[in-house]
Amino acid sequence: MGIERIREQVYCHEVEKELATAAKELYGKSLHELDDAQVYDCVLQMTKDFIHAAKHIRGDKKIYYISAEFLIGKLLTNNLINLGIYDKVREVLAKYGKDITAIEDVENEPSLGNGGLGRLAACFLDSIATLGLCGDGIGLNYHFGLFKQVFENRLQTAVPDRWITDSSWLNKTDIGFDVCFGDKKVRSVLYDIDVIGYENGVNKLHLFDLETVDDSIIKKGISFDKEDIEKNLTLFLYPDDSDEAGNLLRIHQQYFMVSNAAQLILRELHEQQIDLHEMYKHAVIQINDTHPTMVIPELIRILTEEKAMDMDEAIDIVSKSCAYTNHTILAEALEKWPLKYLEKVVPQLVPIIKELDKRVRSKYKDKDLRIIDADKRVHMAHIDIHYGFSVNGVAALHTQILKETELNKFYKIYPEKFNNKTNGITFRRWLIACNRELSDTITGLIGDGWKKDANKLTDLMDHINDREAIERIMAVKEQKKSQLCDHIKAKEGIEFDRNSIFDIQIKRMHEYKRQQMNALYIIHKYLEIKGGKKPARPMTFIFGAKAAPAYVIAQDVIHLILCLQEIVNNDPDVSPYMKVVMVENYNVSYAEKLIPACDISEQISLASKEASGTGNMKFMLNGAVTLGTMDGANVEIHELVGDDNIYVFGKDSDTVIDLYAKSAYVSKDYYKKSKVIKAAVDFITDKKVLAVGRRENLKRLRDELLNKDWFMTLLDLEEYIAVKDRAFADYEDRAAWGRKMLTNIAKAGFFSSDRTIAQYNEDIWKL
Ligand code: 26Q
Repeated sequence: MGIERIREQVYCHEVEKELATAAKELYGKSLHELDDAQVYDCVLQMTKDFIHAAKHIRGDKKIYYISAEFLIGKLLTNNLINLGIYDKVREVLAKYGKDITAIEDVENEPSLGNGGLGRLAACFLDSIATLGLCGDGIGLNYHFGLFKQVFENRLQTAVPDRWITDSSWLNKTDIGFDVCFGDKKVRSVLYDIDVIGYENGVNKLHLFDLETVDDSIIKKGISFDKEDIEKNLTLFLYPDDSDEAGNLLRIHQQYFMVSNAAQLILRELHEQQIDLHEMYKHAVIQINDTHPTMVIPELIRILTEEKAMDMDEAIDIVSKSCAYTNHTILAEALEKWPLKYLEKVVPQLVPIIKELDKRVRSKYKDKDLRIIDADKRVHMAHIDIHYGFSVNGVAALHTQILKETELNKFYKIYPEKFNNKTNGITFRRWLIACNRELSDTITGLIGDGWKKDANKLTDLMDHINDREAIERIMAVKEQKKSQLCDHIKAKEGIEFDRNSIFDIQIKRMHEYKRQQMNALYIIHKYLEIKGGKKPARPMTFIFGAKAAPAYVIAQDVIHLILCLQEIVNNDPDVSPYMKVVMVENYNVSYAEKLIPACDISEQISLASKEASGTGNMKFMLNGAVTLGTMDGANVEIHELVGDDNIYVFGKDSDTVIDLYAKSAYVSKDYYKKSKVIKAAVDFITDKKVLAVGRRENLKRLRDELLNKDWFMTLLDLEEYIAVKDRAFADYEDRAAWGRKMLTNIAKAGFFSSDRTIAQYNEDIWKL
């Protein structure tokens, strides 16, 4: 049954009937009598029934998107929207005195990802199904996703976040495979989550779990026995990799994921009676960063050892089936596993990897192209590039840097493999679901064609001189800001002025993203206000960020921001003019509340370091104006909106790359040269801050900025202050600001993940 048919049925009060039936079946009661959690269960069951009746997408060729992360977020709202029954369900629930937002709150968020890469995978699944392409995701069913962040004494602590309950979207299948780690054999169980396209068919997200997984080995916080593989394999997303046991567990997880993926893919090809020599005509595997890279040697191993194919042919077929996406140029994030570790965990892959390396060595003299380097470390990306048919970056600048710098030697031998696919976001979640008010306003102005063809948003430019239209959009912004104020007051206990400027930086805590630069701006403003210089309008600085538990300096930046929150918000001279809020446990659901309420979107990474960013796109789509460096997709945002509708500052990527090459950046020079910089940096260890914070952390952070500052915070600080001040001043011309907002929304169509996926299909997958 197609989705059209579902909608028709639904018009015949099917929703009400189905919900009543579910209430009877599950609780023996009528809807009136159920609490929110019970109503959630009923809506879940009904939605699953609708999904099961819907059409599964089929095709002669299928894309398998393998990823260690799928940061899918809550699914109820999205699934109802994509099924086309959201409004109907809301009406029925209202009739029974239930508020759909309270029902939505019942669902736990599955935090099966760290950040951008995982969220991108989730947006891609939505778009693949929406475009009607046959394609499934394959990953792991972590019982505890990313840790839950709790602040204690202005420090981050990590606690386990159990998301799976009896009423989850996971459907247990009867599929399972053996996976061998040398002589040790474990067994998997496959769980599926349905992925519903927007008014289109259904694909699947396959999440493999360990049959013998055991929660009871978790000790204090998120610690557990890292060596007990038969119990821990699918407990956590990316355990601490600061020690050997953590790294070995990570390799176990990666192999478990790809061995299951390979077996599932071969099983599906077998079911369709496809000759494995023609595998690449029917299956294409997208490798999301290097985490699933072992799928290449694993497939070659199976084809040669179990399917009696000869090595040349197996390599050829696998190479024609696999494509690789690079998401980072940070050296520390590029995976290089000691061969010794692979020998311990997956000895069966080692001869294959050596063979792949041997072939590279015999063809190319340059040592930098090798898979196994002189220190006997295996460069996972090199496997992907030599033995895959496509290598893509995730924004124009990023791909250019890969070609010209980071992967230049590979680009020279395989120019045809390299291509760019600028990231995108699903407008279903990041506009229709999270900002109904704006979505309806846009539809009121230009009709709803933009929902299926995002480029139609440019029709909004017809309203650039339409005062009433712009006022409507600005009124929505005020409404969303007001809602966020209420939410933050309830959750964090912090109050702030709803008419202040909302300046928001939400993303993983990392030095290259430079939250510390934003903190230095806050210090600078604080000192200015203390000195009697009052801003025209109050400002609210909002942060949301988790830091990897082992990343010391990132923890220190969180500590500094929480100290500033304490000092600024409680200083009667300052707090009427500015507030600082760091929200606890920032996640997808929080992002859905923060993004629609933002005035100024902070995208201030050191140029060349942020591969793309996708938060920048979400903010733009919701009418925020970007304050950013010429990095990642900010460059493309700038091209689309033009100089008047974005605030750009900082040294460009060429300059930064050059500074690194010559080791020419000395942070102390900047500190000495500028009174403003000196005052801000010194304040980190001022007695006011030490009175609420820990000397050890604060001193370490200040020392880091003065003596190392690897990501060049001080390089761009003065310009950042100047441009940010200008943005705040411009905000006071409300009509002009409204035009900036409208322009950003109108030009955001390019960043629909539907466009990105159409390009992947056109250039790489060819379904
Ligand atoms: C590697 C080795 C050992 C342990 C962990 C890792 C590891 C884990 C996660 C390496 C990288 C990640 C995640 C990377 C990531 O999220 N990258 C982001 O991808 C987005 C989607 O393309 C981009 O928009 C962001 O710019 C990029 O930072």
